[in-house]
Amino acid sequence: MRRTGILGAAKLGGVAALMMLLASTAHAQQPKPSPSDLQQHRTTPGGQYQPSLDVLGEQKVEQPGTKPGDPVLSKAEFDQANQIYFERCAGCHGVLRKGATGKALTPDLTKKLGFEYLRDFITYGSPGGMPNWGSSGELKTEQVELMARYLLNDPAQPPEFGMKEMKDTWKVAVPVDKRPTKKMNNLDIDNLFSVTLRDSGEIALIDGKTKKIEHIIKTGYAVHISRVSASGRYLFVIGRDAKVNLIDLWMDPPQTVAELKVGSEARSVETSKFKGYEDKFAIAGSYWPPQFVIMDGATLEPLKIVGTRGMTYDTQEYHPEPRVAAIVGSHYNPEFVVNVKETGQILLVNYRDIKNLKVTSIAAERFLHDGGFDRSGRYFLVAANARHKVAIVDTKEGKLVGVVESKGQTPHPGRGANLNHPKFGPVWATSHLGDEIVSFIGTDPQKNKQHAWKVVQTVAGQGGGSLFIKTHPKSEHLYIDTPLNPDAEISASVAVFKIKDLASAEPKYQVLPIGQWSGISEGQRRVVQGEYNQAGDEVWFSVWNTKAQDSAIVVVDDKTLKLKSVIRDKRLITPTGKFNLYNTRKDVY
Ligand code: DHE
Repeated sequence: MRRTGILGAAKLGGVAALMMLLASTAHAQQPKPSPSDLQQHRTTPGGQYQPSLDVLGEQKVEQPGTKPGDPVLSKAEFDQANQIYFERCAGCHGVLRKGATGKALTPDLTKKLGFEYLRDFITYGSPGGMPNWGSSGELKTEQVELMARYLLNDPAQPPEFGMKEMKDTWKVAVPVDKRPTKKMNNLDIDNLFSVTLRDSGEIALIDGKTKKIEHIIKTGYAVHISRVSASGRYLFVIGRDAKVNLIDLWMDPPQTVAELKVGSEARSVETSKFKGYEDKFAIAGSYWPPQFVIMDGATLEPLKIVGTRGMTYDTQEYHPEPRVAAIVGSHYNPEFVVNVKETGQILLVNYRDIKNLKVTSIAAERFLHDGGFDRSGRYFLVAANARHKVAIVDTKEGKLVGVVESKGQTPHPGRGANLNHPKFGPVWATSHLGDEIVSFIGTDPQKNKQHAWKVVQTVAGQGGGSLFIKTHPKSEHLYIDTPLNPDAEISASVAVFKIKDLASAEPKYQVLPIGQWSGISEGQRRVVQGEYNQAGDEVWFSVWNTKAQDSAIVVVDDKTLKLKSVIRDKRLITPTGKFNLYNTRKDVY
């Protein structure tokens, strides 16, 4: 029962928020929700955008024993409930039901509430963000009841994934000594785009000039991001199923030369970029089990696995499953910057001596998700999204610079956008999932000290539901997508600000109707993630429909803001992220 449509995750906020409610003791006294409240029960874009552990959901997990008095679930019932839980609830409440962004749902708490209470909350949801799973028809009555019974039982414990399990999945298809010693193809590697074909489990390599799909390469399930080795030769791709593909771009055709599964669920991969360590190591972080692994950069041989279970940065309580979110490779030290979501710790993992591994643990903020460097490449800015904050790390000194309120709801920068603000000098920008705010944070402590690490300006974009913001050092424009906005027109278009207009009191944006430009009339046409070509004179946007519908990539001329070309091809199945290999390699954004 894998979801193949757009944002399977869109269903997730509900049970999650239900659980938040359930877990609060105060709540146990509240009256049960009534159907008349239902108009208030809407999922917000933030609520939609929760991890869906759908790979884990498909795994056979051992059923915990039933305690006397607990509802008995048959094996088939347990498997179904467990799958629903992992796919729709675990993103907020944790795989082990001990809480993440949502509260804990362990039986000591759920038993106090009882079957009927659980059933009614799952049915009707709450105005606090929990959708009405039952009355909306998303879950059938029998499924709602099943989930209520499931929650009264002990949580399931999915398997761990240690060195033995990893090594069992490790394949080197082409050993290093059988690989070419020079580039064997005519590809303009630096202007290639690696495009995520989310629901076909592939990436497309598209030429930046001709816009031709040069190659399609099989990857892991619902592939998430691509990253490029420092030399530009190797492409790393990670699937949600935690499978890493190492693709040699010098081969003709480029092909996977090694692969490794690093866990059951993962989202991030990166390579070593510090001088002297180019292409030497790679790292991948997992959602389950909570850990990261350092690998050999040329073969993916797993070298060192490090668990991220540990204490939250603030209350210093044990967290049993803190997921690994964004990872970047430092340019200033032989280090990976590893963001641990639930504990709020940013780990600087020094790869100089892997046996005697040094890890600096920086107390930042909980719910770290995505982020990128400032233009100097020295400072790393990461959204603590559920806390509406941005944490900043100085990768040269290995220290936290600060944590600032982003002044909007749920910042979601992708890697963010660096620009020279006409009033405030160098700034890094983020848009937000929860509202229309675009925030600019000063990033130049040398020449613009008074603005550094402060939100110096906020402007209003088209609306909430934004995921990615983009500009380029050569561009005069800043683009903000809104793929998760509930309004179809807003989700199918992007807002563009002229950077020089940011000096005015109320900067205005222009709307580009990317969905319409694609020529596709069916589907929701969510427009997602702008990405520049190497020259920085055009921006590519994905028009993201379901697997069964047509999707496209629309290329905009960055100077004129006019349509330049549309890439339509039957093979472009659910394109989402696009990674220009030069910009990704050099952290140009
Ligand atoms: Fe992503 C980056 C996690 C859903 C497209 N996404 C990231 C990163 C994380 C993450 C941790 C940062 C990686 C890094 O830099 O090392 N994403 C998650 C989720 O947990 C979430 C919310 C739900 C899930 O179950 O996966 C999620 N992401 C999505 C999508 O639905 C998107 C829009 C489409 C898709 O392909 O799945 C999506 N995420 C992206 C993209 C990036 C990304 C395109 C990289 C942006 C960049 O510019 O680097």
